[in-house]
Amino acid sequence: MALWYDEVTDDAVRFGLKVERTLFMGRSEFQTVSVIETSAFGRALLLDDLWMTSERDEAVYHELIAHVPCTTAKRLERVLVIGGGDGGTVREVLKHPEVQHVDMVEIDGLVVETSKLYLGTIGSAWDDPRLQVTIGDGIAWVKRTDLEKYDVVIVDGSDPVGPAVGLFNEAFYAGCKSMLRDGGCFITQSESPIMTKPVHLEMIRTIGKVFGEAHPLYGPVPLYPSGAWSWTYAHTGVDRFAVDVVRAARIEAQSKYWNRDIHRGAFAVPNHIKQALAEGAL
Ligand code: SPD
Repeated sequence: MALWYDEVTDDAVRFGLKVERTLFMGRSEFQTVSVIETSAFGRALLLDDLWMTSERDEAVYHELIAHVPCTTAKRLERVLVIGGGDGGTVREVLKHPEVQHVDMVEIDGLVVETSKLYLGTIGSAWDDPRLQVTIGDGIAWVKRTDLEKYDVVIVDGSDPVGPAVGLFNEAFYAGCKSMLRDGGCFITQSESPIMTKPVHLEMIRTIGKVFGEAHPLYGPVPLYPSGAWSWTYAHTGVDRFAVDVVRAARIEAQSKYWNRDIHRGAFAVPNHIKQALAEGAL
């Protein structure tokens, strides 16, 4: 008998993958952590039984969350990644040779340990000497006043339940903004514009309140509810479309998904989102 795992959303929708074998199941003080080998998507990571990333579709997510801010920030020397325990986001950030230092602050050490053991194709830059991994609380990190500021702040968290819930509020976004140099950029994953539209809209509004403006961008991540996914970008004084051509050309030569056309097109906002934002609807 075939074994399948389904992520169920709102007791109404499910996305399932056929399981070849379970590679790891464990529990940290924060959540359950599992890695399964699937027939169609390769190895996949789940946190609290929610799909987080898979070998097959991770490039869309990680390239967008990394290269949209990293090609538009005025300078690109210091980067902060909050979350991102599978290593995919820092892998992409570290493809930019201008980057001198990356702080990755992940709350759950078990996610990092498990990813290093089982998801080596996703987290392939753990040994880069520019990377400093801290197992700790990203919310506390952005309250610190003793740190040199960053050019890019990336929030690669999970969904707004469990340990990631504090990554979805005004105080946290204000902390992220306070960490940026002039000309710096911020981006966070911002859930599904279809399946979790109220959360998505609220994030755009709250980030806009903190930064003055907020720009959602969209892309396909089949592993996530509805497959339609979003990120929200904000900045401290740059143009989101003005990519640095040297950085962009270098990344285009090695990326699976991101390029300058995708970058521009990803910022196109669907009418139902524009209307909801204009009307103040959820
Ligand atoms: N519904 C899943 C949302 C997950 C967002 N973060 C994924 C982590 C990939 N590095």
